[in-house]
Amino acid sequence: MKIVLVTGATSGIGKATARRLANENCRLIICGRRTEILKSLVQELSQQTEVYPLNFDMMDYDQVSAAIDSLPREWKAIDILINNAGNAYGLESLVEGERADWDRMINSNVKGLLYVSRCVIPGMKERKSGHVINISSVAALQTYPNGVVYCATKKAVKTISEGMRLELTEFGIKVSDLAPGAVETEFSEVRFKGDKKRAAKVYTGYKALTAEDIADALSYVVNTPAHVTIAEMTIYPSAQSSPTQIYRKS
Ligand code: 8X3
Repeated sequence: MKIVLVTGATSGIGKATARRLANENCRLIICGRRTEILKSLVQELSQQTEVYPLNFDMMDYDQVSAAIDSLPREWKAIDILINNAGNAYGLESLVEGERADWDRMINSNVKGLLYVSRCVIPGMKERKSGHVINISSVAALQTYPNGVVYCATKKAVKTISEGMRLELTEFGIKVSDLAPGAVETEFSEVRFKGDKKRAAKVYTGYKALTAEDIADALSYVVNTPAHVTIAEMTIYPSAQSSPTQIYRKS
């Protein structure tokens, strides 16, 4: 049974992925900051598989390192790392954007991903096997106005995925980068800081992707034969043709 560590497992794509992989012969390390949600997810998923919760703030390297070090021996040999955690904060031009929002996006989407990877990958290298899957975004493919810092963090994720593949292939470690378009999750509510009405508008007039659609794709990426790597995957809802173009019926 493979051991899979999922960051950002308390909501959206991370939660749907944990649920999906719990039914696919995986043992799960679920990570997040919201302890209550982690607890209830452990209860739920324990019906299907073995689950180990890890509660840490990925923006704090000492916390990340202590959490990964604290894994019991039977959980240490992580086979698959899914770097899913990340968010957008604000949708404003560079001169109007809040610096605190920039810091949060850069600290979680880029530094947090690097911190977790830095703590997990050495074990994979020693064991000469592993799979790192980074969730970037279509925002990495084309920059859009008012989302420049978010786009920059996701471009950074793409670059990190590319670099990881170059550095880790010789150690038998696969690296995949999955870039979703519009997925209806808490993403927009977080971006708009709790403005549910504005968030709902992002997903009206067409059928957005669901977190389960992405979990489905991740299940495919995770389950390819040993000699096959899905290096990159871009997923749009059928009504979307670029990060900023969505065909809406109403
Ligand atoms: C989320 C997709 O298009 O809002 O990463 O940037 S988008």
